Order: sequence, then structure tokens, then C-alpha cells
Amino acid sequence: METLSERNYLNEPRGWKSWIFTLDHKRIGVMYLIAIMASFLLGGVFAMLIRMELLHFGGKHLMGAQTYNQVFTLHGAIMIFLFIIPSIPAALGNFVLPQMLGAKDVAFPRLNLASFYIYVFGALFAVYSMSTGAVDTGWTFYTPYSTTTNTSVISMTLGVLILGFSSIFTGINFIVTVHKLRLPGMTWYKMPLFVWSLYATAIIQVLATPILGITLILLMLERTFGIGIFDPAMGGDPVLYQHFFWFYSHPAVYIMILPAMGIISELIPVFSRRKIFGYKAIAFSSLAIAFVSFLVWGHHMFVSGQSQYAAMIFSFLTFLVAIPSGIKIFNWLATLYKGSISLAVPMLYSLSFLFLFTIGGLTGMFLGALATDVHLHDTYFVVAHFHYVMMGGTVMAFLGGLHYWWPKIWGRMYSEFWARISAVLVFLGFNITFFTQFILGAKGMPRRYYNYLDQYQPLHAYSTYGSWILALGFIIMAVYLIHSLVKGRRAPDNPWQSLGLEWTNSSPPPPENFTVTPKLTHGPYDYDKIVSGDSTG
Ligand code: HEM
Ligand SMILES: [Cu+2]
Repeated sequence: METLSERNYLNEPRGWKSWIFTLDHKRIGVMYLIAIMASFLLGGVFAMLIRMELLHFGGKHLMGAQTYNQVFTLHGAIMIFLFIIPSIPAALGNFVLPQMLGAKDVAFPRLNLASFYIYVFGALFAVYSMSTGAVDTGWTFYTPYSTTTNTSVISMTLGVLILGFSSIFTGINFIVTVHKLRLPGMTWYKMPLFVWSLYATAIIQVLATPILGITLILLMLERTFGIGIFDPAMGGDPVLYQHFFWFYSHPAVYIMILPAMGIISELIPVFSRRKIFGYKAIAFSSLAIAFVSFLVWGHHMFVSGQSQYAAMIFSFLTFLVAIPSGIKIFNWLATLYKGSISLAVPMLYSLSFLFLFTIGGLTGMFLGALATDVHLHDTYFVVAHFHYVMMGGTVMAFLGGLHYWWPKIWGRMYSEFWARISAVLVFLGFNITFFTQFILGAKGMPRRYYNYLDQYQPLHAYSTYGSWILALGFIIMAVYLIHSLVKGRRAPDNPWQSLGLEWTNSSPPPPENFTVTPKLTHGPYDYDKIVSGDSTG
């Protein structure tokens, strides 16, 4: 085994204290990475339990109805609040954003470390809630059930409230970093598109998250003191809760997907050796998505009794979001066109993203259309749709980014062979698990049910078999990634011949990112100007 002898951020300074008190954005990114991977594992275990229970009809195979409610709530809450929201920005974004800008760190390194510990603190509340009976409300905590059920709602919602602060602080940090710490000469239009997407995400994090915080505080007050804001018996309105909740949670789905789109905009040019097509259109469509995301929350409430006119406007506005998303898909495809495409692992995940996110997005149109949503609302069609977007979209892009920056993060390569096998298993397993659910939902299978009619059994069984293939893919991934940490081949500084600034330093980077201040000699996507191979300059 070759050792990483030169000084880098992993070996200098040494000692566990230098890690837990670190102000280095790279180390904080790595700590986030470990924390979110642990959350993903935990959320994944709950997912497997749900699928096991649904393998046969009749209910009560692994667990009773009450436990089932707790299991899907924990799965959803962990995946959303502990995994997917922080995943790309706080882990990968933290690691690469300053390097992409040619900066030494983020604008507020102490705030960055505070964000991480706030995340850990919030996660502890969630764990406490799990150990004291968990929650059975669904990750949406809808009233009046959440204010009356006797499960541990307060500790879970308090955890989510705290996690929100972590997300807000990361957002503030990134906004200031992008404004203030760009390398001289790096104008806005010379920034990598991943930076643009993190910037748009940060705006949503800062503006939308406080609404969730206030909503959860009201929920806790209602539950503890019966203030009556959501309880009709006291003059309150339970639907008001849904407005508040989705006013955050719809924009939040863009906190999940925008950074993923940013990663895809990085990977496709590198692995097709082409300049990104429509740079400005991609950059501005991120901002457009961020803006429109605040106007469409009502599409979650078409059947809540809202007025027909409101529903029509929300439906119309929902279709508007498809335009900037479609622009991005078009631009990525145009970049691929006539490119010299390499099927390296990060590219396999990018192609998976393109395929799966498109299905996720288009099925969203069925849900955004009033007439079809009435039929599909709260069925497995919705479950399939959001897994295609969140897992087929965000998780695929996250895995693409993870495999792309892995050599930079650790200075080691993983086994390309096993990584490809795993990528194929994840893709196949994912589709078998979730495509079946579109059909189930269209046929009327409701979501959040632990039992069902026998007519749904075959499709539920396929879905569960798919989840085993998916799990196998992830187990293989865990093995080769951990193996690469101990026995992996030493990574070159720029294994993908990428033109990104973050690849001009060593792998792993020195503690201060760049030993000499880098000079901008070309844009991040100038593959048309620079012949591949001559890319480190
Ligand atoms: C390992 C693969 C996964 C499997 C097999 C899986 C399976 C499931 C199942 C069966 C449900 C319950 C549907 C219902 O009865 O309503 C569910 C709900 C959910 N899943 Fe997943 N899931 C997976 C990954 C993910 C990921 C990666 C995310 C997000 C990052 C996610 C987010 C959610 C959410 C938000 C819910 C809704 C929970 C609720 O209804 O309160 N899942 N999942
Ligand atoms: Cu929405």
C-alpha cells in the first residue's frame, strides 16, 4: 500500500481534537459525509422493513399497524431531514465550493462548524424520539393527528426545528462565500454551475426554512398548551397547518434537487469532453426554479377543500416549474450530443439521473394536473413519483458526485469494476422497486397502508424483490468504498482530466487548498479550447 506522505488536510494537523474542533471546510464536509451516510443507512433499514411487511397481503407479518406507521414515518423523516436536505450542500458542497471558487475556506468557518454540531444536536433529538416510542404521523406531521397522538411528537419536531437552523446557517455561509471569496477574475458567469445551484439552494434554505421552524413551534405549542391555532374546536384550522407546512416543504424539494442538478452540470461536460451547452440558461433556470418554487405549494392540497380558483392557479403555476427543468434537460442532452462519451462511474450515475429524473418530473405533471391528481392523490403513484425524483434524481446525482470527488477527498481510487456492478444493480433495483409502484398507484393502492387487497400482491412482491437488488448494490458500494480507504490505489491529482479549479491542487488537497494562489487561465468547461490531457494548467 502506498502512503499519502505529503502534507494534506487529512494528515495535518493530527489528532482527534484537530478534527472535532476543525474550522477547515474540507474536514467539516467529511464529517457531514460520514453523518449523512449513517443516516442513509438507518433510513434504508427502515425502508427494507416497510418492503418486507408489504411482501404479502394480510398485514401483520413483521409488525402490527401501529409499528408500521412508526416505521414509515421514521423512514421518511430520516431520509428527508437527516439525509437528503444536508446531503449534497453540507457534505459535497462544503468540500468543493471554496475550492471551486479558488478560496481558502468558506466565509464563516466557525459558523460552518456550528452548523455541523447543530445538525448532530438535532439528530440526537430525533434518536431520542425513536427511543421513546417514535412518531406515527408521517414525516409531514399533519394536524390534528400530530397534536393528539400519544407518540413522541415533541422531541421529533424539536429535532427537525434544530436541524433547520443548521440548514439556514449553511445557506448564509454559502451566499456570503459566493459573493465575497471568488478568486480575482472569477466573474459570476465564470463560476461553475454547481456553485450557481448551491447559491440558488442557499436562497431557499434561508428564506423557506424559518417558516417550517415557526410552524413546528406552533405545533408544539398547540400540543402542549392547546393554543387552538390548528384545532377547529377552539376556532383553529387544520388546513392552515398544511399551508404552512407546504410553504416550506415544496421549496424544500428544490433544496433537494437543485444541488443535484448542479452536480450533473459538472459531470456531463467532463465525461463527454464538451463545453456545457447553454451555460447562462442553466444558471438562470436554477434561480427561476428557486423563485417559482415559492408559488406552487397548493398543489399538495388539491383535495383539501381549497377553492377551485386557487386550485387552478396552483395547477397552472406548477406547470411553469417544468419549463426551467426542461431547459436543463435539453441543455444536458445537447452537451452530450456528439461528445466523446466515457462511461466512467460518475457518468453512469449522471445518465441514470437523466433517465430517472425525467420520469420523476414528467409523472409530476400528472399530479400537478387537477383532474388526474384527484385520482392519484395519496396513492402509490405519489410514492413512486417522489422516489423517482428524490432517489432517482438527488441520490443518483449525489452518488455521481461522490464517485467523482472521492479521489480528491481521500486521495485514493475505488475499484472501477465493482463500482460499475454496483451502479448497474442500483439502477435495476431502483426501477424494479419503484416502477411497479406507478402501476400500483394508478390501480388505486393507497400509500401509508400496511395491508392491501390480494389483487395488489404480485406488484408489491416485485417491488420488494427490487428493494433487495437495491440493497445488494449498496452493500457492494459500502464494501468497495471502505476497501478503497485502506487499500485503494493512490489517486492522481486529476484522474478525470477535469478543467475544474478544484482539480488543480493535489489529491487530497493541502489544508489551505492551494499552496500558491491559483490563476484563472480558462473557464470550467472550456473543453473545446483545451485538448484533453493538457488540463492541469
Ligand atoms: C432504499 C430505497 C428505498 C425504499 C425501498 C423506499 C421505500 C419506501 C416505502 C415503501 C415507503 C412507504 C410508502 C407509503 O406507505 O406511503 C416510503 C416512503 C417514503 N420514502 Fe422511501 N424508500 C427508499 C429510499 C428513499 C429515499 C432515498 C428517500 C429520500 C431521500 C425516501 C423518502 C421517502 C419519504 C419522504 C417517504 C414518505 C414517508 C411518509 O409517507 O411519511 N425514500 N419509502
Ligand atoms: Cu410540491
